[in-house]
Amino acid sequence: SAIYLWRFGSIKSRILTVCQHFFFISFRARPLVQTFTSWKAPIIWEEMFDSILYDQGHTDKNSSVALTVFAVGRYLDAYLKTFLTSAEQHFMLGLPVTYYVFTDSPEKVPNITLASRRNINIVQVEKHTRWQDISMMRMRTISETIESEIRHKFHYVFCFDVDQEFKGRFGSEALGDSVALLHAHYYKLPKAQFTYDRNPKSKAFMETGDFYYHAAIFGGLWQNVKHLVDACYLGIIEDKLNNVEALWHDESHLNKYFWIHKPSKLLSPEYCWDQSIWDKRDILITRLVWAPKHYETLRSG
Ligand code: 2GW
Ligand code: MN
Repeated sequence: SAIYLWRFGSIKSRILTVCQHFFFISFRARPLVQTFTSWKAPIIWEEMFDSILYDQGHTDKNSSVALTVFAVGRYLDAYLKTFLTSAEQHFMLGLPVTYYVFTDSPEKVPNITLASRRNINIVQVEKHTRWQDISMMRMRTISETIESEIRHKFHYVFCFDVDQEFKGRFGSEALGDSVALLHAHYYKLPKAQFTYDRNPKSKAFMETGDFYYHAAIFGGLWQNVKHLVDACYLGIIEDKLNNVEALWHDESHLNKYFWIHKPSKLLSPEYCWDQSIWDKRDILITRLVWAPKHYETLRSG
């Protein structure tokens, strides 16, 4: 990771980043939430960073971002338009962004007006019959797309669930070498309640971990995301050969991966909030929220 920083950053922007971290960590650290992991990765909360400095740093570095999102079957009509239009209002504004939309019906992708230096690529994928496979097989498709396209054009890749809506700035402060998201339901709970896969027969099996990460958002430099999706996909395939399936599918494998390969940056649940959670005291801003689920209609048939 030090090597990537060296390649992408000017000396000025590196010094700026260090000063910025020092200032905000020393004087502005929030009292009630955890702002660093035991391995010293920052956990990004509102008021801990200066968005202008981050944006300037990434503009200087010419950072570019690919966003992957899957809208297969009924999830296209249900969620994609809101996801994309809200991303245009809040996601990495000012940086070049390309959306990679994976769907089984490309002709149904809504026509969205995009700001300059922002593009959309629609990629057709098959519709797996089991929804668990729709979710898990994303790992393989993302890997293939990084290999064939993203690696040649972008520094960063961020992978999103589609059933969510941007509500506030989701900016360059979220970019990092390897980025994981704290799950809104678990960030305050004791580890014993984390829903890791507990079946020793699964490759996702783990007894303990650091945090419970939410697979709805992960990202980083493409090299690291490639490594992540390949590892998760391998685990998923090996489980299939052994006739087991991890408790929370790809999310279980993601949690196993981030236990072994610590992320360099964590996003607080401000970056993916469930509005039905009652205790909002730590949440100073909602940058992205879960869209309402309609399980009966979406998961049947
Ligand atoms: C998924 C479940 C049940 C029925 C349909 C689908 C489905 C998902 C679908 O029909 N079409 C589709 O495109 N998807 C994609 O998979 C879509 O991008 C969606 O956001 C993603 C994950 O499915 P989702 O959002 O219903 O799962 P959640 O919100 O319960 O997500 C967590 O757990 C999942 C594993 O069970 C994943 O790890 C996900 O990343 C987690 O956020
Ligand atoms: Mn979801």
